[in-house]
Amino acid sequence: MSNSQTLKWQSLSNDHHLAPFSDFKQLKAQGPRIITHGKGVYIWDSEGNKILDGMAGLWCVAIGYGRDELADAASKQMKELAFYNTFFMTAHPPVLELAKAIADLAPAHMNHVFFTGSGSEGNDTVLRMVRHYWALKGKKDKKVIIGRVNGYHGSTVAGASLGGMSGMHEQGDLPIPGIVHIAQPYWFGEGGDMTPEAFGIWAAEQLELKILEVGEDNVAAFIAEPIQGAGGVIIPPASYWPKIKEVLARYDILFVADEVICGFGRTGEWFGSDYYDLKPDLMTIAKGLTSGYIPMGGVIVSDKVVEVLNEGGDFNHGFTYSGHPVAAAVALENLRILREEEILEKVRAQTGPYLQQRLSELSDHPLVGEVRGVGMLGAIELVKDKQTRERFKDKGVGMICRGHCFNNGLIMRAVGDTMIISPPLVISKEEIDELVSKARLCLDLTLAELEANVA
Ligand code: PXG
Repeated sequence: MSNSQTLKWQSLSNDHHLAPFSDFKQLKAQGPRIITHGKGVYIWDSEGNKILDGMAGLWCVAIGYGRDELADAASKQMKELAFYNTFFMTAHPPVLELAKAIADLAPAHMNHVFFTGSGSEGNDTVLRMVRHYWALKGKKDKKVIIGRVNGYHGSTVAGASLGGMSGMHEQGDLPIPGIVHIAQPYWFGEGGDMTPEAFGIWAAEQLELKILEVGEDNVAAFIAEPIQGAGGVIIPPASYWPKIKEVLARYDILFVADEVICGFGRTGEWFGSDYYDLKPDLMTIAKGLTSGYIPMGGVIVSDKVVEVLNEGGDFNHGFTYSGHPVAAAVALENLRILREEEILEKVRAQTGPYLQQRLSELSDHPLVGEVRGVGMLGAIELVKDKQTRERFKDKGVGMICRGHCFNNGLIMRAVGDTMIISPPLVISKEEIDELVSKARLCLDLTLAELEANVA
């Protein structure tokens, strides 16, 4: 039985809150879990449960919860200049200093940033910017953007259209015209009898086939996450990105890396594009930029694109909160902490390899078909048959496992029957041990529940 304060908050939810990506009726019946505070890698709910947050909020809280420095940076900036816009020939110190700090971290050929309030707004910006770029080059027909099935690029009309989530496309008549999708490089789920290598080549060849089908003169850009996050931490076979690079080099189209999840250290490098040695023309950013302490997103733009935009007159696009001074001050402090505490170095050399080694030990579990990961990203595939990769049919095994995790003090997400983790980058070895032993316990409980249901 929940305490009275929890019940009060849950009734506020029932009466007034429409939550994102939720079945409203189910949410009303069950009531949301109320998260009240956080420290380091832990969050607490209103029932007093301490929970290890294996998802860093929602792929966000890189430096962990409860860092006073970020609160102080926000407070100081609010007192100094709480808001001013960056439209119409004005700017303020935090936005300029942040643009420089990001340019210093980005690949050498990318030196400018267009700020937004979120990752979705970043990808809306991408759509308008790449079409504007080609129009300025006298190629108005180069408008089509190629995305990938099961890619995630946000929830605005452009974001959801660029993404390849069928459940999102079904609502609101999406995708909008001018956006097409190719297969994802998801070997475990879709590779059939092919080796991962051969499947990676096949998936990359789909890009070339699509460019030829649409016509190079009509294609503006290809957008992809270096590692798909919301789709299920899909790590492409080693053959995939090199082959995609070959294809991109043959055609005159722009490449957009959506770094909303991979950016700012998740792979142990500053960007997923560094990890895979990609050379994007644009990179979308959000989440880890501020560790989620305050909303902020943006697009990092290469010199090649900026040179063309510079000659194009007004770019009629922007948001009230583009480059918000408080968000910029918080982001600057977050980046300072990531740099000065050498958090990426630790992920790369110590905690990332340790997490991957400990997670891989779960491969011996009867339910586990594959464990994969990079840096502070991991996925565990739940299957009926380890050898054939056959899934359980309609059992909702992922959700069963997720329920056990919730009840045992671990946040681990389920994407279908793929369990995923993306903990704060500051997670220690001891906390990784706790995460993995809780994950194993929950796998055991899931298996026991499945067996009990069969009996
Ligand atoms: N691109 C990527 C790669 C993302 O992961 C966005 C864009 C959109 O960012 P905003 O800030 O507009 O939400 C995201 C967001 C999930 C989940 O189910 C993931 C996201 C958002 C909501 C749910 O894992 N990622």
